Amino acid sequence: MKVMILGIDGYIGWALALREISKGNEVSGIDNFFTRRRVREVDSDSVIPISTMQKRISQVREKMGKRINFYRGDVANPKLIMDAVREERPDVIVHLAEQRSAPYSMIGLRQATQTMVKNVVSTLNIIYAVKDIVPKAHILKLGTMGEYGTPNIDIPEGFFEIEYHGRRDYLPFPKQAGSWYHWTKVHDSNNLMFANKVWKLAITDVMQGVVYGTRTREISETGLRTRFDIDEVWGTALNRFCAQAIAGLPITPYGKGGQTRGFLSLEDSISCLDIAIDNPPNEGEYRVFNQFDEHYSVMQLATMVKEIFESEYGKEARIVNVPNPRIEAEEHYYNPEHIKLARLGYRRSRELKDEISLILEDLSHNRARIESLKEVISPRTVWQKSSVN
Ligand code: USQ
Repeated sequence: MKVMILGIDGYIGWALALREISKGNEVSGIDNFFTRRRVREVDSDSVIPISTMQKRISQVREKMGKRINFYRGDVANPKLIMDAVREERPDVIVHLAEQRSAPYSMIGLRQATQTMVKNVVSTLNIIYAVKDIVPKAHILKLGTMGEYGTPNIDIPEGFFEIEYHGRRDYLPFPKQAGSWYHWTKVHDSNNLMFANKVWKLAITDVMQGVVYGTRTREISETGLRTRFDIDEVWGTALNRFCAQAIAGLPITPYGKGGQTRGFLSLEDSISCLDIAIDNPPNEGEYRVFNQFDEHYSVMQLATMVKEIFESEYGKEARIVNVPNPRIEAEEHYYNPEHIKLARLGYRRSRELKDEISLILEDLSHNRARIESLKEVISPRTVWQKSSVN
């Protein structure tokens, strides 16, 4: 199968490329190194060192005997994506090339506009590239569980039956995103649904939870690491908590810490995407997968990291509930469905506590790099100035 990965240089993109290569699929990829540049913009870096794309490609050739057709550029540039799709004629296009940080999108108008325009335009470009060049190709698009927000009722997988004033319909579940970034994913979902309606494109819209972890099967086997961010803009909750424990910094649940989200490991994220690739939608189908393994509150995760770190490293880890820089519910109901991927064969690869041990182990070899980023770990990007004491 020909798999085109947009955002192949990223945390998930690189790990997915290794999986698809190891399965014997032909992999091509596009990236403009936006994440590398924007992470530097906030004086941060991946705490797990990663090679340049040129080196990555030659390492894949040496270790796995395979080539990657790489195109450097921005997916928001229509010519770039049209030319690449015409050249590769992929069976599936995996779109991981959007600006992925909620805090980055909330820094100010420039970042909000850039996130909004680049994310929405990139998906629109892919829609047109598929419609005009490879109309049977599968668009596998990374959205986010954050599109749904935290409603006080169960969250279905995309659509639900609703009765209103005595009439029934099957409708998209309402979206209540919590940052400009999360709203771009809602706009993408709407655009994808419309593209499916008018042009019958085959689309999987993945509502993914927060991903954690340093490894996948292929990363362990080849040593070809993927990036790992821990700063307040680009790092996500559990990954940050592990890094904070290793560096002797306080573990920082924001506010009360009752914010509950779906989480899944990097290995499981890659397995789910791979299952979606192997089981494409029917011709003309738009489907939604809620992609996470289990839901936890950030306080639960902070406590787990503290306990595992203390028992394995014999040192104390401190939890400090810092003022919440975001506008979000800190205690709420949360019960999203996630059955479609399990029906297609998804099973969690490892217990959470074992995954946390592995992250701690990998980070312990990079303690000095974490310590060098001390200044950018504490939250300072605020949704609203008055929300910080
Ligand atoms: N949080 C803390 N302490 C921290 C960092 C975060 O309590 O040190 C809290 C946040 O306030 C939030 C929750 O943890 O309530 C999740 O925040 P996050 O930074 O781990 O993740 P988020 O901003 O939601 O975004 C991440 C990815 C994004 C993806 C999303 C999935 O960056 O690309 O779409 O997770 S989801 O959260 O399901 O929307």
